[in-house]
Amino acid sequence: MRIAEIHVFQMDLPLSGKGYRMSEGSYTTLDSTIVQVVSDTGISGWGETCPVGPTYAPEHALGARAALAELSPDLIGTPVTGPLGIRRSMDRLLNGHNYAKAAVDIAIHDLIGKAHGIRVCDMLGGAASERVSSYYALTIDEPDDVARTAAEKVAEGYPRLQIKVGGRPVELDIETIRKVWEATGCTRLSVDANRALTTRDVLRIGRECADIPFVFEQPCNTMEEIAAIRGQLHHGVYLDENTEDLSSVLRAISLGLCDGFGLKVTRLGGLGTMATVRDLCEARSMPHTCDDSWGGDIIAAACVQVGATVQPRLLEGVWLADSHMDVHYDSTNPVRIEGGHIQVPTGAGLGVVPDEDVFGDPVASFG
Ligand code: 0XW
Ligand code: MG
Repeated sequence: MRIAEIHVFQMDLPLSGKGYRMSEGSYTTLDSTIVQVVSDTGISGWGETCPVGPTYAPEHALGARAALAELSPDLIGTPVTGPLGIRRSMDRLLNGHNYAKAAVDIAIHDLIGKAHGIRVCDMLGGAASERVSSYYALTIDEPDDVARTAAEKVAEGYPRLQIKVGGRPVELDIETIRKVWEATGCTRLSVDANRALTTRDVLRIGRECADIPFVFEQPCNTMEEIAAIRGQLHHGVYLDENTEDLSSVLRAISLGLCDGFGLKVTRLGGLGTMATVRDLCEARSMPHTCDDSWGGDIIAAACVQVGATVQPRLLEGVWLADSHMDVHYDSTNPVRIEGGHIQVPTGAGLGVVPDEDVFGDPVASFG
């Protein structure tokens, strides 16, 4: 089986309600890139990559499509022996740009799964669970409003909450954390600054919320800032945006810079690397999420498929953009969060098949 065609689609994903606010930006629509890899046997595999705007990470939607245009012509005719071979072919064609290569990697996993009638979670080692937990990411807002939403989400069945902080006076963040804790009593809390806090403010939040059992997620911009204050903190620390590739994850683990991770499938380069990081985390008993920064049913299915293979005691949840938008590509088997949990799709490959014409015409075609 060889790669015969690659088609790239663009899709705007409108967010529901007021949109989504993190420390470094607010979003009302996100720009997703979808990849269809067609084999010479006529099977289609689907992949997706959707950066959260251009400032969340050094990734942006136009960059993804430019990298795919660079890679795709030379991938036509490549034998699909396995995802690893395709990843190595991509690395020979383009340095870096993991988040674009990830869309192809996900499509190849879907294609091979469909060709053999097996699910992606089985290709990645086998599902430990058929229903994975999610967590709810609370957008930045007035403390009382955040606390009200938090209570609703816990009542819905979410076992974990992520409180966004940063980009405003630290007093407001401290008030929000305390109000969420008082409104929910939820003991699985992450306080995610998305890189925005000074070490001074991280220490202050830690001191003034010493009684609240949360973990800090990506409190500062760099690993160096986090390393500088780690010994003074009593809360656990997870890295998210700093996990730019396998090497940075290895560095964080080996230097003892953190206690866990918020992981993104596309930032790491796809499902193969994500499974390697899962195994490194298991070797060191480090909890982690299986997320992506945004995207529709394709990326959601990829996150759930790998999330299902994580040892349940280490899974901090699979986050899906489903909780913040109403778009679905597969109207028969959409990937949805229900009661704070997600059912692992049962079909071969990713287990989702986009409706015909849902993406319109491709923005680029190769082969
Ligand atoms: C909550 N997320 C998984 C979704 C947003 O893109 C940001 C991200 C995070 O944890 O930073
Ligand atoms: Mg995060």
